[in-house]
Amino acid sequence: MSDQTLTIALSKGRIFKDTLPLLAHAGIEPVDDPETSRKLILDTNREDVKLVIIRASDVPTYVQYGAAELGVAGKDVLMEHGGEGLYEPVDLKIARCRLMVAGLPDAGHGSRRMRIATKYVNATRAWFAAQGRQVEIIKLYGSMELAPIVGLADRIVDVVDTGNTLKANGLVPMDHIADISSRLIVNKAAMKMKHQRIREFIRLIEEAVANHHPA
Ligand code: PRT
Ligand code: MG
Repeated sequence: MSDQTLTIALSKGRIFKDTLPLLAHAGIEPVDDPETSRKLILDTNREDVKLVIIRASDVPTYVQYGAAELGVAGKDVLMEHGGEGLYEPVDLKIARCRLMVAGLPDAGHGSRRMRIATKYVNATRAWFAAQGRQVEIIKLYGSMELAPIVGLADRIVDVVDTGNTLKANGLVPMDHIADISSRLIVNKAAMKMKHQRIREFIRLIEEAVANHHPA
């Protein structure tokens, strides 16, 4: 990466869609549409700003290692990653949802340990440990809602927005672990090396968020 360039990592779908107006306020507009382009690096109207389009759960890793100076990631993904090497200066208040425990109504688990299926293994372990509850965690990569139905697990931990997906699968929300929104993240070393540049970008993004959510 050239000294002048800022690379911003983000995922397509809801995060990209909701980040666009914030970037526009900072004078940044992508040249290609990630939903139709196969490019993984998108040029913008600014010669010195690139967007890299990656899996949501990979965004903190790219920024941690400085492959991108900046990124946009859900708090769920950041809790799971652990946040090493990152600053998290702005709550963008986009892609909001809740991290929840859910399961089939009135399903017991007998005397054995409760089994929890999730892609959020670290966040789930930490939350149950803080509750003093001993659980067995089963790592999945998607479609968590299926696990209780087929008897793979007693409960799931997943993000919930409308709750329609839970309901459609006969599950009910049980415990609320955290409110989730997406955050601007910054590589710690880049924050030192490109201080002026990144401070100004953060200021514009904060202004955009404030305009969207007047106090
Ligand atoms: O798809 P991929 O495996 O690459 O990653 P991802 O699923 O994490 O990416 P993406 O783009 O789907 O989500 C990015 C971020 O959006 C997440 O990390 C969350 O911070 C946030 N977010 C907000 C959500 C939702 N709302 C949401 N509803 N992420 C996922 N969902 C799922 C939910 O788990 C359920 O299965 O969407 C489904 C519908 O939700 P309901 O409750 O409205 O039915
Ligand atoms: Mg998804």
